[in-house]
Amino acid sequence: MKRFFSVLLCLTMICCMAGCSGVKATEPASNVYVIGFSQVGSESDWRVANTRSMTATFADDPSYELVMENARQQQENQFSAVRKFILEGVDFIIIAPTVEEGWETVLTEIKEAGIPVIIMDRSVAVDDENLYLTNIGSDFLRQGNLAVEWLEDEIPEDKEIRILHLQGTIGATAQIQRTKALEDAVAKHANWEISSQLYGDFTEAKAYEVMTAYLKENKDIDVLYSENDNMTFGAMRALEEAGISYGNGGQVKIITFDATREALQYCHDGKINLCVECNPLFGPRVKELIENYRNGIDIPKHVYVDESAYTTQNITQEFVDSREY
Ligand code: GYE
Repeated sequence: MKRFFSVLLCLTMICCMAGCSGVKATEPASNVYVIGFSQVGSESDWRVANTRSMTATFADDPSYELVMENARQQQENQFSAVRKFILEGVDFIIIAPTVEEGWETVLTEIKEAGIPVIIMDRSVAVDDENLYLTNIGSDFLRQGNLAVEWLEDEIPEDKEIRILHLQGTIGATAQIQRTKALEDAVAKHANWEISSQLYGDFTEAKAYEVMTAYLKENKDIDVLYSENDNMTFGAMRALEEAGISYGNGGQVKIITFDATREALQYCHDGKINLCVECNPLFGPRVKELIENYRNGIDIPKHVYVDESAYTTQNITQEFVDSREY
């Protein structure tokens, strides 16, 4: 009992001292930098690799905590996640926006809360660029142009071609720019025609569904321009079931975006003609940008990642096997 009272006395003294110096004894001072991350979803292998790159980068460093919210491809879910981050008083926010439009209000709320924000992967269409620090991601128009340049080399000027176009989430930068590159090229080439534009929402299941329905009525396709690998996989399954050949020497030439390991393997094996790369591994670069920001170093308004395109002719099995995603 005597011991109990002396312990109590000691505790009281510690509390008083802490009180005098303004330190709350019950709350340990935290120097962990908390980042709220609103991710699009888990619609594709690209996205899964991107999430892994982000979480692994920050998990390796105990001075950071990355709190990720998966929006399941719904912008509304992103708004709720961001508002939750603001209420929780995070130090930093990263948004991978589902679509470009509609961000003005919530970005203004973040700004008013004094929280810095990075836009990652896709972009936002806002008039005031000061609503975010920087936008890191791919040059999606360049990717689309790499695809059409390859097609220009493949197709003789006098050959009529019908292109089936599988589109990703409408309004997402990756969809807008990849579509723009194709539509601009079709407008330039009198012998190119888009036979149809099908909505695949960047997922394998949706692409398989729309392709299966389409192929019941139409089989006259020369090129498939598919805005991501997972939609391509769904389309390949539908083509197979419809008895339509594809790839090198087949009826349908396939162009795909992302160049994940699985797609590169198909490309190496001659099942996909062109894989345009879209690099998801930018966790380390995002961290570097945040660190530069924290150290008062200027960061550019737009940061692009390096990418190329692959055909059966320019990839080896070793390259496919070494692919990280
Ligand atoms: O191509 C696709 C993903 O925005 C770059 O989104 C990203 C795209 C990517 O679902 O696979």
